[in-house]
Amino acid sequence: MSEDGDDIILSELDDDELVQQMYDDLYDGLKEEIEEATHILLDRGWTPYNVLTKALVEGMRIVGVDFRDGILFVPEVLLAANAMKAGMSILRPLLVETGAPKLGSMVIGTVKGDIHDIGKNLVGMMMEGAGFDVVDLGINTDVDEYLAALEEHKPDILGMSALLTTTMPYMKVVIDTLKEKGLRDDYIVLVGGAPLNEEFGKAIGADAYCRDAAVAVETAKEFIARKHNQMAAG
Ligand code: B1M
Repeated sequence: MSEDGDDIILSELDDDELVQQMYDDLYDGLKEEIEEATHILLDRGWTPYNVLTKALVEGMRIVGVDFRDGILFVPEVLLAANAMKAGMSILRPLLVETGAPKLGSMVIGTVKGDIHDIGKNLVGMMMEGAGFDVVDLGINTDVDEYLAALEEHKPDILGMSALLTTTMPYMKVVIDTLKEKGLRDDYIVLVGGAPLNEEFGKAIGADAYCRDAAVAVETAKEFIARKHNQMAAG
């Protein structure tokens, strides 16, 4: 990493400069620099959540813009994604081990045909941090895999992620199958991913669309509280 021939010493940058540098390093797919900068921000007292959202997620948003505009291509974006994941893996234990009381459980996966997993992983991490047990089915999850996991783990929540307009309709396939089997009401179904919106969530019969990981946690908590109230009343 060099600018005008001078090596940049990450630890000598102030917070704003360091975060700007992280955007550049994520863009360039520089995994080790992202790891180092993540540690530096944590050492300076940044919360894991702020490092995640203000540095890593924002950096990936910038990558997404240039990917959309044809300035970056798949190989570069894959490197950026790997660098982001390296930062996330440093934050994961910090976000997950909050000692929060157990609130419920969730099975989550990215739908069939879709291999984007950063957002799903982030939702999983935040849900674990909030006190949910999370079973992650990974990417490219078909309806049979979702059904088998629901049967095996009997979670409170089914979470589905889709990042492509071509794969988001598959969420409806899963929900319709649950309906056909008389299982739909056994689970709280939460959906998310960049191309979705609230209207889509309603149209496919999900309980809620979650804009981001923080909203997913809040929505999950709300629905779990409602479920407990209903159980107490009935
Ligand atoms: Co892809 N890709 N990609 N990609 N990629 C997008 C999604 C795209 C919008 C880029 C663009 O053109 N601007 C575009 C989709 C266009 C569309 O459908 N409208 C796109 C495309 C076209 C493609 C390919 C088709 C490219 C190609 O091959 N020509 C291809 C498809 C592969 C496939 O899936 N079959 C492809 C491939 C890839 C990479 C492999 C290179 C890589 C993925 C690496 C990985 O995930 N391991 C990649 C990436 C990184 C992106 C962008 C740049 C970033 C996605 C991301 O990680 N964001 C993305 C651009 C963008 O989204 N603007 C893009 C960061 C993450 C934290 O945000 O995932 O939105 P996000 O998750 C958020 C919320 O959405 C929400 O919470 C998360 C955290 O706050 N959320 C949930 C997500 N899931 C949730 C589930 C829930 C709740 C909330 O359940 C309860």
